[in-house]
Amino acid sequence: MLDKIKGLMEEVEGATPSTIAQLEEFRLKYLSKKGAVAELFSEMKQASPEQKKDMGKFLNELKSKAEEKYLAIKSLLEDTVSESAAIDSTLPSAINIGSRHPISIIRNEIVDIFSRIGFTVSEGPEIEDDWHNFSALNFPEEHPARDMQDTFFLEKNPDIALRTHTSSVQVRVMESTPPPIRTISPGRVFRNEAISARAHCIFHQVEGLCIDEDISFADLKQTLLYFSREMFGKDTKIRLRPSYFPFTEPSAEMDISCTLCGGKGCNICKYSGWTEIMGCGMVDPNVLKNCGIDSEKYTGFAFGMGIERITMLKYQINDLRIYFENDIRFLNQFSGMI
Ligand code: 2U9
Repeated sequence: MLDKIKGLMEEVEGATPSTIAQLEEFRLKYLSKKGAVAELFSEMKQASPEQKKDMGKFLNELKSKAEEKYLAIKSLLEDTVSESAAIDSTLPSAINIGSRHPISIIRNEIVDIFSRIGFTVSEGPEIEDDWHNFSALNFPEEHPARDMQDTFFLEKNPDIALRTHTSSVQVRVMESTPPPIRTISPGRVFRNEAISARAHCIFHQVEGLCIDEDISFADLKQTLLYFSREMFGKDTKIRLRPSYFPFTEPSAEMDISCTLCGGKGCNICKYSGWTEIMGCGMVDPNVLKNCGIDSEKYTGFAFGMGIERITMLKYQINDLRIYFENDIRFLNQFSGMI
């Protein structure tokens, strides 16, 4: 009888039930009322008191071993079953896929509008050297943008800074591509400004550049009128006011008729009927020369706008900071938009 118990012990130790059905088979074979352990306990009744002592000890060990194994494998199989039940691959997808950020939506729309009239997209580094960010663009040595107060310079090398505009990308395009050039450069820019409802130290721009023989101010005007109507509706009017930038001559600021009141006057346009959306001008011949382009043969126009500003007007957003907070209640309003 002791040999029988030893044999069963080896069997129990070697058993590896790996499914619920196999585990039930194991339970029936060793632990049920008619199983091997119960059968041996009833056989033990006929044994002498001395035999009973040894048999009892070994039988209890066998019973404990079988129970332990049964319970351990049972809990393992139950965990696996509940995990696979949680993932029902036959159900239709219920995953919330999120939405595009409004800045990305408007960036894509601007890129799309200009690509329809032959503008390509150029990208470049966010960390720039003085030449591409300032000197090539005609910034005088004493210009305030070159000040530590206005630009994030690298502490160890004042020749390197975070770009303050994406015009630096267009300097690179001009240096490497002979005209005709027709390109826009969307991207992040950085200015050392206090954060408020109207300003942020990181924002997004799209700058445009068109260089060829005989490019005139009329081409600039017509391109910007086309853009404004595509972006804000076919009845949109534009007006240009003289301005100054180091890299364009002549320079202008462009207003569109108010997107809310259409020009009648409201609190968005401060009752003027107009809102400013970008700066523009004819590329200064010095800038063309700095970038290796023959300024006797070629002329060009350029423009620049802040994507945050365009997005504010499109969606009537009145505080810049909301773009950076990633509040899900704000972002969810743009779901399904491309
Ligand atoms: C090259 C030469 C000239 C790009 C231009 C502006 C005018 C302008 C601002 C609008 C709001 C930047 O985001 S903002 O602060 N931009 O007013 N940008 S002309 O002129 C260039 C670009 C590249 C080589």
